[in-house]
This record gives sequence, structure tokens and C-alpha cells, in this order.
Amino acid sequence: MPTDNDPILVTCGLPYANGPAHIGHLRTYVPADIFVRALRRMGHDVLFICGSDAHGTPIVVNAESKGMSPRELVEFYHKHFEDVFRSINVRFDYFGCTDDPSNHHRTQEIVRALMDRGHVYPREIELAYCPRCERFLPDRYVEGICPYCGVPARGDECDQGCGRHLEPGEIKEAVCKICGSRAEYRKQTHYFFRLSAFRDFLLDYLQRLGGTASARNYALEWVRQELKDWCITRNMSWGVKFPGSEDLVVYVWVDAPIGYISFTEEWCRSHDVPWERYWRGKSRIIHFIGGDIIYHHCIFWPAMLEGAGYTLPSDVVASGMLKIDDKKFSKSRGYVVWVKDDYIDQGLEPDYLRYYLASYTSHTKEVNFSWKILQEKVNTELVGAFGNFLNRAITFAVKNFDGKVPEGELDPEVMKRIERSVDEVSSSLMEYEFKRASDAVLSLADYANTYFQSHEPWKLIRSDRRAAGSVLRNCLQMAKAMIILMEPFMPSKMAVAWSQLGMDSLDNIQFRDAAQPIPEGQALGTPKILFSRMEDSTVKKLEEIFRERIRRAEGAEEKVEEKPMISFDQFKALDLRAGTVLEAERIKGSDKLLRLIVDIGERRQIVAGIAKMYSPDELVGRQVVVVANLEPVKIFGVESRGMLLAADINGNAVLLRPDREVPPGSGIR
Ligand code: B3M
Ligand code: ZN
Repeated sequence: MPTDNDPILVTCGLPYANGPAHIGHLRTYVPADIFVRALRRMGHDVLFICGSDAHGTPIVVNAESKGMSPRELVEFYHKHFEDVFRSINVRFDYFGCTDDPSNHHRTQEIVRALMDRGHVYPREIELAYCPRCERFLPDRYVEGICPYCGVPARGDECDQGCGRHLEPGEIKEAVCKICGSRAEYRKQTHYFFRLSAFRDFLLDYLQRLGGTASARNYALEWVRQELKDWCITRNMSWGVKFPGSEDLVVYVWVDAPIGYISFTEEWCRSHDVPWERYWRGKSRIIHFIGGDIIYHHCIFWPAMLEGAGYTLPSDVVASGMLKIDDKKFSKSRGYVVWVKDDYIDQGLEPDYLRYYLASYTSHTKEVNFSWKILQEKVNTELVGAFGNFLNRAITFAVKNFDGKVPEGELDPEVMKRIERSVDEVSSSLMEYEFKRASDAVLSLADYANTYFQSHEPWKLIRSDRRAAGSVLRNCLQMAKAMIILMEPFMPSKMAVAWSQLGMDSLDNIQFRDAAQPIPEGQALGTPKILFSRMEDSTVKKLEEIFRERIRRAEGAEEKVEEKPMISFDQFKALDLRAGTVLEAERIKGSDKLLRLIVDIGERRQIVAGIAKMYSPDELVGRQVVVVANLEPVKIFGVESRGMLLAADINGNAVLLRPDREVPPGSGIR
């Protein structure tokens, strides 16, 4: 077990480089950043590591749909996350990417070690294969029915039903996500990690695992029930090559956590420190993760580390989920707040959001976010209590004591109160109780406000200047303590407050300095309002953006819902005909459109948006179904007189065709 003097490594779950950051992400990153800042102010030697997760099928699917390469997509979002973290004051020592060469290298090293030690074995399995696309369908390339609960599911997880992780080959009634075809099952050799052999190890390890009880208990529950071996290979080219195989890559959940190691290596390389200090020695490794990836971090990952001979994590800290306006977070339904567009770019204070996320409720519980609550917290807790006291104390001292910390006695009661706050904040943070810690600072602010109020320095100054000076010196001492203890939560704001106290730099200040007497005669800075109120008009504007997004999401959902009834005559008004494609070619400048000549009893030129799904060659000679009496339109400068019927599979067209060859021009009824 690591001791107090061992180096500490703190990591955060790696965001997929597959979409923008939303405040659900920050539920993990902000508390981790607070924790690291606090550890440093308690004198610990800490390294803070994260990076983007570049692999896995969703990224390939998304890149394909955007007409980008996976690497381009990953680079784009990698930079996005770096920017967001900078703007919200989350400061990693190193932010890597799992597609970096060092991670390919470390992953292969670990997989080889696992193979050498007999923890990985080959097995032939039956996998979904699309005969039309002529390829195996890993994970998100396939949809079907969950074998456990019978609900429609994705290839790798039953996301709408029982929530189980699905192993390759498990999904029933598989359908190809690319072309919509019914998949077949074909045999292929894959590699499995012998997770089942780690049961006793895990039972013992998990009892000792630190972090949140939520993570430990959830994992123990799983280990007690069932531990199945994990298939760790996939048929793809994007990813880390499985050693010794040309067409298999390792499963993304193998190389993603290994990023924690390879990013540490990268940082160590540029700082001339052996990486083994963290991953082969006595260190304390603390993972901050979302509550939905406990299984991976508490079961799969420690078993892999144990199997390959690396240091085991000492703590797994799992955050609760986030709700928006008391509704389940959902990007597709519009219940989402994007960090950049909806927050930073609206000119809102990063520190307000940090404070909200940390102080709303305890770390493992559900946070509800709404603009109204943000306003209320800012206006009462930050403006009303914390900021109000700082401003009163500093302004009074500047005005009445020549801009300096007045001479006076430090009250032992006040000093005891400060010591108590330091203890409370420190111990709460060490237990990952972020709310308890910020509440403790707020309660010091309340105490300080009452102290100022009840000692009435504005009266005292006229009768006993020395006594008034003492009151103010005590107030400034409490201000100093409040700023130091609040810094991990609101680093930008506290740096400003610190300079108003006339202090140099907060950089090397420790929590225990909160009780170091503030020097008499020290020149104070210029008092300014630290926190500004959130006005109703601002909140209204932010809520409007949010409502509009939900309205648009609902509108999009309605489109695929029922349409109004039509009469048979209306149906008969459609001139539908079977036809045969005579010619097909791409339209220059468009990657979606094809120009077709179709025989529907006459030659018709039709422009169709199917180039992503069909090549011109495969269309010539094929029979199709055409709406022949649509008004002609020009698309990309080419006239289109008619439309092909197709099924819409997530925006991709799958053409309809007659069941057997029919004469071109046959009517459809
Ligand atoms: N990229 C994101 C998630 O499932 C995933 C985390 C990897 S951590 C090694 O939350
Ligand atoms: Zn299921």
C-alpha cells in the first residue's frame, strides 16, 4: 500500500474525440482538477494526466458520415477538448492521444506480456458479417436484438434495455448499420483475455480499493456474479494493431486505459523522470471516471495491469450523472449544455460553473443543472456571502487604514475557526467530498460576515481606532484563509482576490498558510467587486437558447412520426413506375449525387443522392422504383425529372426494387 510520501498520479477518463464537450463531461474533470490543486496545496507531489480517446467504431462511423478520415476527426476534437479544458481552468500536466505512437507501443507491449504469461488465448467465434459490404461488423457497425433481454441493441451494448456490455457475436438478428442488410454469422479466430481467472485476485483487490464506495460496491457485485473472458480483438484497420496480426486491432477498451501509462511516459520523458516511478513502483494512482465506466476501470483494467505486471490503481473515484432541468441528459432530445457554445462563448465565468458542479451535491449523487439554479447559487452564495465579505473588509481597510493591513491583535477564536476550516476542507477533499469542502469555506464566510457585522467597525473607528484596526486585521486574516481554501474551486477569481489583499502570487501557497498571520502594514490592492450578479435578462437569454434546442430536437423526431391520413385518390395521384437504370455517373463537385438515365417506358434523367451507398457501375442494369410525376428540379445544375424510392437508414438510402424482373414502365399500385 502506498504511503503519504509516495508520488501521486491522478488521471481522468479519456474523452472520446468524437463530439464536443458538454457539462456532463465536466462532472468528472472539474472535481479532479479541484482535487489535484488541493493536493498540491497540501504539499503532495502530484502528476495530472489525461488525453483523448481516438479509437473504437463510433469514431470511424462518425468520420465516414462526415466525409473525414478518423484521424482528421480525432485531431479536430482533440484540439477542441484541449481548448475547453484550458478555458474552464482544468490544467492537466499532459494531455495525450491514444493514437500517439507511444500508446501504440505501450499497448502492444502489454498485450504481448499478457500473451507470454498465458492470459490471452485464441478462440474461433461466429461474428456478424455483411455479405453486401463484404466485411465483418464490429461493435457499432451492427444493430440487432439483445440476447439477454430481447430489446433492440447496439453491437457492443444493450443501450436501451438491460444495459449489458455485449461481446462480439452475441447480438441476435444482426443488421448491418452501413447498408441495412441482414447480416450473416461467419466464423473467425479472435483473441480473449482470461478475465475469469482473475476472480480471486479481484475479490481481494476490490476490498482494498480506495475512492468512492459506489465504484467499489458496483464492481464487487459484478465479480461475485459472473466474470466472462473478454474478446480483445476487432476487425478494423483504425486502432492499435494486435501483435502478429494484419487485420485485427485491439478493442478500444484495451488501448484506452493504457493511455494513462503512455501519457505518463510522455510527460516523464520530457521531464527526465523514469515513468516506472508511477507504474512499476510504490505510487498512488487515482482514477477519476464517470459512473458509467466503473466496470472497465475496476474489473477489466486492474486485471490487465496485474496480468502484465504494473502498479495497480489505489483509488477509483466515480462521479454521479448529470441531469439538465431535472430531465435525463440526452443529446438527441436537446437536453444538453455545450461547454463552449452555451457557456464559455456566452461570456460566462468559468469559475461559476466549476463552483456549481462541485458544490451542488456530493460527488457520487446526481447533479441537476439549470440556469436558474446557477443564478441563484451565484447571487446568494458567491455575490451575497463570499464576495460581499471580501469587498466589505478590503474596502473598509483601504478607506480607513491608509490602504494597509491595520495593526491589531489576532483573536484566538478567529484563528481557531480558521484552523478548523483548514482541517474540514482538507479532510473532506481527501474523502472526495467536494461539496462538504466548499460548504466549509462558505461557512467560514458566514462566520466572517457575522464577525464584521457584530463588531461594528464603522462605529468603533470613531471611538477606538486601535480596536477597529484589530477587527479589520482579523477580517483580512479570514479573507486570506477563504481565498486560499477556495482557490482549487475558483482559481481565476481567487487569483484576483489574492492581489486585492496585496499578496504576490498564490503559486506556492499551502492550505496551512491560511493561519499564517497577515503582516501588519502590508499594502492592500484596489478593492473591486469580485463576483458580478447574474441578471434575469441573462438567464432568460440562456434559457431561450436551451428551449430552442429542445424544440428543434422534438421537431426532428416528429418528422419520422406519423403523417396525416390521405385518401386513395391522393395516393392514385402519384405516378409510380418500375424502371431500369441505363446509365449512371457521378456529378462533379458532389460526393452524394449521381446522374442517372432510367428507362421508365421513356428515358428519364434523374438526380439521386445515393453516391455514398452505390457506385455508378453497380447501378447500371438494376431495376428501381420511380416517382414519375414529381415537378422537375435542378440539382447542382442538373435537371432531375423524377425520384427513386429508397428506405431511409439513418439518412442513408437503400433502394427499393421489384421482387423480380418486370418490363420497364410497369405501373406500381
Ligand atoms: N473514452 C469515455 C467514456 O466511456 C471513454 C473513457 C475511456 S477511459 C480509459 O466515458
Ligand atoms: Zn439487453
